[in-house]
Amino acid sequence: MDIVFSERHARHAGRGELYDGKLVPCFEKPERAGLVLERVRDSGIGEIIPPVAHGLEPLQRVHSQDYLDFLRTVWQEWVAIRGDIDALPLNWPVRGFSQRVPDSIDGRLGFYSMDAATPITGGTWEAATAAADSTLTALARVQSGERGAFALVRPPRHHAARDVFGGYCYLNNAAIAAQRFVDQVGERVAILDVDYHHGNGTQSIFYDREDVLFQSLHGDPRQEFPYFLGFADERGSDAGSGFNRNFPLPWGTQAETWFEALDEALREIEAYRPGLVVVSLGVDTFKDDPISHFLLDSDDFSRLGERIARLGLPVLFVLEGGYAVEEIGINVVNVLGAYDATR
Ligand code: Q9C
Ligand code: ZN
Repeated sequence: MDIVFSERHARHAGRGELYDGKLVPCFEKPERAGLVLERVRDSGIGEIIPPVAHGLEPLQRVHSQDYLDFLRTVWQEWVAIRGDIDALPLNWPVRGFSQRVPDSIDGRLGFYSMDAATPITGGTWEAATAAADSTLTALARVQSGERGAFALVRPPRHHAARDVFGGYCYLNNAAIAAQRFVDQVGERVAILDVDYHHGNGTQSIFYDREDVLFQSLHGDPRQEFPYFLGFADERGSDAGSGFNRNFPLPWGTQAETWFEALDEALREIEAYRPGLVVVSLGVDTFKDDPISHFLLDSDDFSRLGERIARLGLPVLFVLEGGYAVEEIGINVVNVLGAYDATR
C-alpha cells in the first residue's frame, strides 16, 4: 500500500489548548506523525511517497470561500496585533446572536470555530494544505487501481465543517477526498469514521446528500466531545435521509461491543455498494489514550483492518486522532498491515 507523507505537517505545532480549565500543551503534536512514520517504515508495508500539489479547487468544493480566505490570512493579521503567540478563540455566536461575520479578529476567530482547543499558528495553513494534498495524492493512487492507500497526515480533519475549525481540525480532508471522487469518478462514496470522537464536520458536510454515506462509531455525545452532534437519531435530511448513521457508545466500551457496532456499519456500507470507502482512521479508541475512554487493545486494530478488507472495496485510509503517542504507530500499522494481508 502506498503511504503519502509530507514533512510540512510539522509546520503546525500549537503551543497550548484549553483543557479542564487550564492551558495545557497540545495533545495533537508533530511527534504523532513522526511515530506513525517510523512504524510504517519499520514494517515495510509500503512505499512512502510525497504529495502532489492539487491547488485550492478541491478545497473549495467542500469549504466556503470566506472560510478558506480566513484560514489562509488570519495568522498574518493576528501576529501583527498580538505577536508570535497562538491564536485561540474565546467567544462564540450561540443561540440568540447574529450570524454576521465580524470585522474584529477575535470576533472572526469565534465565528469560524467551535472550541478553544484548536490554535492557529504561523504554519497551520501550510500544514493543513499539505495534509489535503497528501490525502488527494493517496486518493489518486486508489483511483489508478491500488487496492488501498494511506494518507499519513496531521493536523486531523473530521471535526472541521464547511466553515468551522475545531477539535484540532482545520480542513476536512476526508470530505475533500470523498467529494473529489464523486466529482471525478461519479460513483458513490462511503465514509467509515472510527475515530473515538464523532466526525461532526464530515457528517454536516454530507448530511443532505445520498451520494456520500457516513457511518461513525464514537463516544456518546452526552458524555463526550463534540457534545452537540453524533446522536443515534441523526439519520440525514432531505435527499440524504437514511444516509447518515451514528453509533454512540458509552465510556468504557470494550472491543466486543465496539466490533458489533462496526459489523453493522460494515453491513450498511456493503449494501450501499460504493465505488470507494474512505476510512477516517483515528486510533484514540485505544485503551491507554490520554483523552479518550474506549478499551481497544493493539490486537483489535488488526481485527479492524481485516474486517475492512473483507468488504473487497478500494479503501483510502486517512489518519485522524490518536494521542497515546507511544502506541499510535503500532495501532495504525496493525490496521494497515491486516488490511494488506487479508484478501
Ligand atoms: N474533555 C480528534 O481526535 N478536546 N480530535 C476534548 C474533552 C477536543 C479530538 C476535551 C478533542 C478533539 C481528531
Ligand atoms: Zn478523536
